Amino acid sequence: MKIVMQSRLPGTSISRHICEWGKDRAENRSVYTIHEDLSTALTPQSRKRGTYRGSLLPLLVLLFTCHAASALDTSRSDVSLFIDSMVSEHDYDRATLEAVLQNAESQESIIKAISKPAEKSLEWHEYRDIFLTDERITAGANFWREHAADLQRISDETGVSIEILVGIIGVETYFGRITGNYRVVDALSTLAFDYPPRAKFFRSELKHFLLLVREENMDAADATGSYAGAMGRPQFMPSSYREYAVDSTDDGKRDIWSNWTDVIGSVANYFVRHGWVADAQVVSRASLGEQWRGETPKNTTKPKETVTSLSHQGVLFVTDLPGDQKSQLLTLEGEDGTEYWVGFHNFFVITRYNISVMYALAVHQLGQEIALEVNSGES
Ligand SMILES: [Ca+2]
Repeated sequence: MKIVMQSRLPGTSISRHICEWGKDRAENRSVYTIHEDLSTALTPQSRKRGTYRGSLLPLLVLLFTCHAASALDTSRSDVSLFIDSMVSEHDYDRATLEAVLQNAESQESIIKAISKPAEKSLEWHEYRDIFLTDERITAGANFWREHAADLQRISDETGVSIEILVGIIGVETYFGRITGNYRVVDALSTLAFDYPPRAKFFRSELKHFLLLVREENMDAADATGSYAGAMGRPQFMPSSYREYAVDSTDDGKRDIWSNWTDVIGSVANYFVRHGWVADAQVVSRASLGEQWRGETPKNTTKPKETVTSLSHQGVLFVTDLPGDQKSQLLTLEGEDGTEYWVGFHNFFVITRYNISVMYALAVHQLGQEIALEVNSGES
């Protein structure tokens, strides 16, 4: 069910929460934001089950008042300039392109979704609780067993661990359950032309999407994804799709919507291309020793220290990586207080998929938990 966010329902907090719950079910990228709101609307138990405890009445009211989608006006000067550039720079067929864009709908819910603050305001234990659930770990173990041959073959060929492959797919789309119900053409057109702060980026992604559908011989109207245009089971943006998706089945198509072999191969290729090092440690739990005098650094996805420099500063952690390995001390608020971690090269490769320290740690830990469950089932 897609619930379009309202603009004239300045609403009670309950309505707002339900709206976002609807979005949550449909969206992956917005999950982080959503649960922030859900945390006040749902109890932990009901949040896990994804059920809403309150009355359904606000939801019904909302369904009748939610609105706000309009056809993209292709005669607008910025839209027609975009069309001109696609024709002149990429030899795009003007009539085809105009038909695609005339069919696109600019949606207020998309702008609303992207305008919200990201996961910054979630603490680590809250963020972790979204992804490290028993249900998701069990689903991951089942996924691993079901796709064991592909996972093993692709992992052997690329050096990307199965833990990371299942961790990414599990966090991104809950193993294909939550891939987004927006039409990609609507999402990208809305953000390209009706959301000035990110217009440049999304016009570029819209360009890549249009080139992609031409290259892959797809119907632009068929592609679905998140409110931000992240597509299919691995949630690739169009530029990433063109650059990193691979045809792992050798059937001439890169199908990240319905072919798991292509999905797994594409995620692995993304990691290879971003410098994943086979069998290298991702992260270590850490503590601050007695000689630690520094101030805890702000979390960053660009490591500034090395194994040696952190050790000299009094950070205690375990690794067999060389002393000059780039490393970063990370601070996260766990359930039992502050947690310290040291992230290594591979940790920051994970952040290339989504620029967030919490994201990378969640992916890593979900993969580890799934591996434990698979292995315990085998023993
Ligand atoms: Ca294929």
